[in-house]
Amino acid sequence: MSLWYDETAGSLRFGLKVKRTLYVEQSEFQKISIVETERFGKALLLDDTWMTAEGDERTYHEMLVHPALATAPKIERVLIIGGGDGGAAREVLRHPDVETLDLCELDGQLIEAAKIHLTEIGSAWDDPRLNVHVGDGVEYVRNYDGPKYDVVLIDGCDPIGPAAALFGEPFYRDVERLLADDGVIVTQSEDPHIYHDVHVEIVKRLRSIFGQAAPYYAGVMIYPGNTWSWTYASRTVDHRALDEARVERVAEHTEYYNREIHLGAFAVPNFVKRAISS
Ligand code: SPD
Repeated sequence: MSLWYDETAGSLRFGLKVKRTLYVEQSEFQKISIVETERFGKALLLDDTWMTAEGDERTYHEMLVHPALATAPKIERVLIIGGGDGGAAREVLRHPDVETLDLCELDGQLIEAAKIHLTEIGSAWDDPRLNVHVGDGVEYVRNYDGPKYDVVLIDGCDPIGPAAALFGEPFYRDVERLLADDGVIVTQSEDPHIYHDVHVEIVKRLRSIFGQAAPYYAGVMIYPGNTWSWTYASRTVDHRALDEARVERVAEHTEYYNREIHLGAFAVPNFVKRAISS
């Protein structure tokens, strides 16, 4: 008998055929499921929503991380909010110029489950530059009074439940406060079709705070709708200002990201262009 795990998004349904279930637990914050899928290997769902899968995660994590790390003038201090599967941290730590990576994840149980079952995704947990903080990212940025970060990456879930506050203006204002003047923030910013209004709102909100914000796109197969977006914002840094040496160096290890992808990904379709300029 075949087993399918489906994610529903309004009137859409996206399913993957599953070979076996490896882990299902209700943590303090969410239902955590880790399954082995036929097409993409081991995969993580939170509250029955696909988050990441071994055979499909490179595009998502590379695109979250490298556009910021290839353009920020300094990348010594990096902060990830969320990212409990470890994929974003792995990509950040590919950059030898990163000296400190702080990762603040709400759900410690997610990190523990990922360390056991998703070892291909989270392969950099032992890097000495990585400091893991288990706690609320909203509070972390609100209370932070250490040295400024050069890059902040938001690797959260959809804006429902515990992750909703990671899309709000108060959160972004706190991030702005802890970011260096020439710092860069990138957030995952949802599917421009299914979550159109949320996507547009994120771009406009970041633009109102930082002065400039640029969405960019790639296909991620495990998300219903397939097109995914991230949004790049900075007070002073242009998203096209590539540090060519960094791009070349990291592209030796990436599966998806490279110089041409970086420049092309920022092409914005008209239906978004019109919405964000209104
Ligand atoms: N619709 C799912 C959105 C999930 C975005 N975050 C994924 C986290 C992978 N590290």
